[in-house]
Amino acid sequence: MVDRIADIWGTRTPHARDTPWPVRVDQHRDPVVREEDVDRWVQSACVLCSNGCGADIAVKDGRMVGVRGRAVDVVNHGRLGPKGLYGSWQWSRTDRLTRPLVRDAEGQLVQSDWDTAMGRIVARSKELLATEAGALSHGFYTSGQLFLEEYYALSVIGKAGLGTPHMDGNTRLCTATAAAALKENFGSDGQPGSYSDIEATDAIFLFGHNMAETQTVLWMRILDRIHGQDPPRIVAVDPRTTAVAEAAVATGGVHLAPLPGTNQAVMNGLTRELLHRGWVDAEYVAQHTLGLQELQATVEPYTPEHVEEISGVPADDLRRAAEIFGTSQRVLSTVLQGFFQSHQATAASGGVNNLHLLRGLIGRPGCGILQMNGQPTAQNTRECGADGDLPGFRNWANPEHVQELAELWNVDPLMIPHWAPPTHAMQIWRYCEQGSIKLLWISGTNPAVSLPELARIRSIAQQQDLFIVVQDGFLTETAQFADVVLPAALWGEKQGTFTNVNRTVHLSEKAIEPPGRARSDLDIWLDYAHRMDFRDKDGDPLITWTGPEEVFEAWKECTRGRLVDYTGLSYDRLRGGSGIPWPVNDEAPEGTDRLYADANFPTHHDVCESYGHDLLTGGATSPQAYRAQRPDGRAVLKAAPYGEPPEVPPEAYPFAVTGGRTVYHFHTRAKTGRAEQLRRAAPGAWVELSVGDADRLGIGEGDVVLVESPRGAMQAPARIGRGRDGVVFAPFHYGYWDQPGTDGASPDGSPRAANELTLTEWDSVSKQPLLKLGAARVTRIAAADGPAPAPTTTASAPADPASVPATVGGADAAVDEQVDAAPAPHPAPEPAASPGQPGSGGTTASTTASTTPTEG
Ligand SMILES: Nc1nc2c(c(=O)[nH]1)N[C@H]1C(S)=C(S)[C@@H](COP(=O)(O)OP(=O)(O)OC[C@H]3O[C@@H](n4cnc5c(=O)[nH]c(N)nc54)[C@H](O)[C@@H]3O)O[C@H]1N2
Ligand SMILES: Nc1nc2c(c(=O)[nH]1)N[C@H]1C(S)=C(S)[C@@H](COP(=O)(O)OP(=O)(O)OC[C@H]3O[C@@H](n4cnc5c(=O)[nH]c(N)nc54)[C@H](O)[C@@H]3O)O[C@H]1N2
Ligand code: SF4
Ligand SMILES: [Mo]
Repeated sequence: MVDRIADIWGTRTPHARDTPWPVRVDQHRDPVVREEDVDRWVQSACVLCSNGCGADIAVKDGRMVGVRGRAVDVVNHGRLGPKGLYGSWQWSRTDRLTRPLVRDAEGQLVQSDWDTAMGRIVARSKELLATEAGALSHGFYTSGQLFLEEYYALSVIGKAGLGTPHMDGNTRLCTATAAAALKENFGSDGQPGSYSDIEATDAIFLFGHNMAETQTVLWMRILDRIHGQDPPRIVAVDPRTTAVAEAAVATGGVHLAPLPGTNQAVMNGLTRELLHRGWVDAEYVAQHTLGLQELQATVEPYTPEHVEEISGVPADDLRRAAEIFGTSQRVLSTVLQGFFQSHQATAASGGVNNLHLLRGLIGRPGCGILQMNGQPTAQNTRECGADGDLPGFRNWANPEHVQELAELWNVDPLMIPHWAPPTHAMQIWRYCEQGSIKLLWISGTNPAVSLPELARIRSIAQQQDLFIVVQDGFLTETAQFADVVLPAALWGEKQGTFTNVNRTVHLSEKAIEPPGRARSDLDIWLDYAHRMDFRDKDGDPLITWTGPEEVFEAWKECTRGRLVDYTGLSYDRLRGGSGIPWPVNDEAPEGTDRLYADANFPTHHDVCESYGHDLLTGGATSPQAYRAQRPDGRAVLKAAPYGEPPEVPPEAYPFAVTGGRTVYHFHTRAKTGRAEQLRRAAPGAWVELSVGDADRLGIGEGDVVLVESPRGAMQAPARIGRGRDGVVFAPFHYGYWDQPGTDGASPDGSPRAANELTLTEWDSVSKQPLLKLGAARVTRIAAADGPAPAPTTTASAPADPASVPATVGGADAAVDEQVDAAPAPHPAPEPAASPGQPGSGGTTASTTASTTPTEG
């Protein structure tokens, strides 16, 4: 038994390069339930991050009582991380919403029934549709945490039933930049790489990604290579000393710690080094890419010394990182929020794609790019077009793509909003603020804690004229502002599919009944569609589905012939074994481990999901200009100079404030805050300061500090940590639902949410808000009554380890680990050519068919 609070990654199973990752099955149950007393194990996958670990749910007497990893799954080979083990199931019978709530005459939320609640929504909806604004009065703000079928139903309702362009997900805050960068360079969303690249690679670059805490099982996969023969070198690009940064130093790699907001200078410096040192596959670049000259000219001023002036990264460290990228046979890169939520997000993230293209390191084992996802089902929000895209990675600016959808849904193409780009989330909130959106339907997200500049969000949510529907499993901070609250069935209480970072699709079966009268998001939206009586162009009902499997079958048709091809999948195929990575079709019946083995990119103008943008201004490339450059299957190298961030620390606010996550909590803690082991490990908010800054300000461990930005303030005990001087880090997990005496509407006296500080600014291309940026000042306001409640096992470890007791789990945190409990997962599938487009066949060495020796 292993305490997986204290030992986050569990027992090592080291192995050499190009050998399979061993199986280790992790299991955690309610301590009073013996394994033999479990009634049944129900197949699913974990939804507490984008890794999508295959997992079985233990059920006894109609309740979830535990979870174990699935040995046969290609994603996790049986392992689970702390969130999955403790946080995935224990919330299910806590303070759940069990009945719809509506506002009474006094303005109080009171218990109600479905007919009343849906009746109010439908009445308001019809009333607004009859006004001049029509469907433009409706906005939908959804999630990266529902199931594929739910997003697709919502997408069809919004685009073909109502005809509103105002639909996006919290994925805008999360992985909009992943999608944007993939579209800019490769023509379409869709992850080129595979997790199996870890087994084959020589160097792993993590750009703004604290994988050790945010995809713990993927990090276990890397740790098992690091501890085996021929370990890969790690390069970390992060201002904090994370476990990833420590691994970089330990493996002979390098830790680059740029000042927040300066990623693009670092990327331009790395690119320039590759070009100057000749670490380029000239043949690959000539045959399969466009844009080299502009890239060369743009990066030329970024000498290592110039990059040091901008970012604070020592010139020799930059040279060293470039050398590792330039000379390793195989390189795997991952990119996440330190890039996606920072300044010049799309340019810097696309810069990683550029590096791989320059060296032809793509489409072969060990040479993956993972423009990561964060939320478990963010990929599906994007695929289904519930996020400000069109379903099936179609291009809203291509009339033929719109026509395809119109035929599929049997509606007039003019019904489908495509006269302008779909409205992004930050703009949806702006329209609410201005009063043009009057009905905002929020599902599976908690914007009163997770959006930037919370004081502004609260004031928008309180607007008289704005009718808010909140659909959630709990009475969140956001639900406090709703006119109608709908109780949602959550994971384990409903059936559906979802897709992880490396395109692997899992089926999640219903294990137990939802509490009270809670219903699945799909049932709620199908009910709305039914009550609204949406019709197609022949006057027949637009939506006739009654359950998730029917929606999945319809979705398959929507993907036919597209890169994101699901046609070879079915619920039955997803039962019993492992998840399967798309595309899955006649050419690739077993799925596709990695894309672009043939160097044939979906950039042809008929095929591409976007015509691209100017990375500095965000200006869209016209269809004519795009066509004229004749990408026709070639990838596009894109360039942008570094520009100053919108809020550099000015004198009154001398610190750069950034934020992020701890391993033990998921976002606003709806589930993890209700799991005792996780709650104890990180019970409250804190603020991290460097040793030097703390000394200068006379702040000691645990002293309460006030952090103020030009927009708001938060207060929390200080952790004297291991970050760089001039940078303050605050976790964004702590809202107000479990803080006595406060609620989301009026945090009384002690605001502790990091987003009280953040600013309303977004990336010009991806429209992702700059949640990692801002300026702040720090003041000590009270003496410590103990150390800060920050874990010691993570990047928030104290600079002086002896100063704070170590974070441990205790008896109820014991986890059963069975190493090599079962045979290795079945072989990963062979790659297939990227389907659905004409174009160049591969001829260079770098188009070697992709095999996965590691999983054979
Ligand atoms: N434990 C846990 N795991 C999770 C989640 C969770 O809430 N908790 N959420 C999931 C989701 S939705 C997401 S999106 C992912 C996020 O996963 P990550 O992106 O790994 O997590 P973050 O902590 O938000 O940010 C990563 C790092 O960015 C660094 N950073 C900040 N500013 C900059 C900058 O300007 N440049 C660079 N280079 N780095 C910077 C921070 O120091 C931080 O260590 O995690 C997923 N997994
Ligand atoms: N300062 C700062 N802010 C950030 C970030 C940061 O790094 N720094 N990260 C951003 C990122 S990457 C993300 S992803 C967001 C996350 O922000 P949110 O999405 O607001 O965070 P969650 O706490 O995950 O909220 C999800 C809600 O959905 C509910 N839910 C879960 N499953 C279901 C379901 O099946 N149906 C329904 N109807 N509801 C369900 C949960 O109960 C929970 O209340 O925060 C963003 N905000
Ligand atoms: S790595 Fe992510 S998907 Fe896997 S168990 Fe942990 S939280 Fe769940
Ligand atoms: Mo996210």
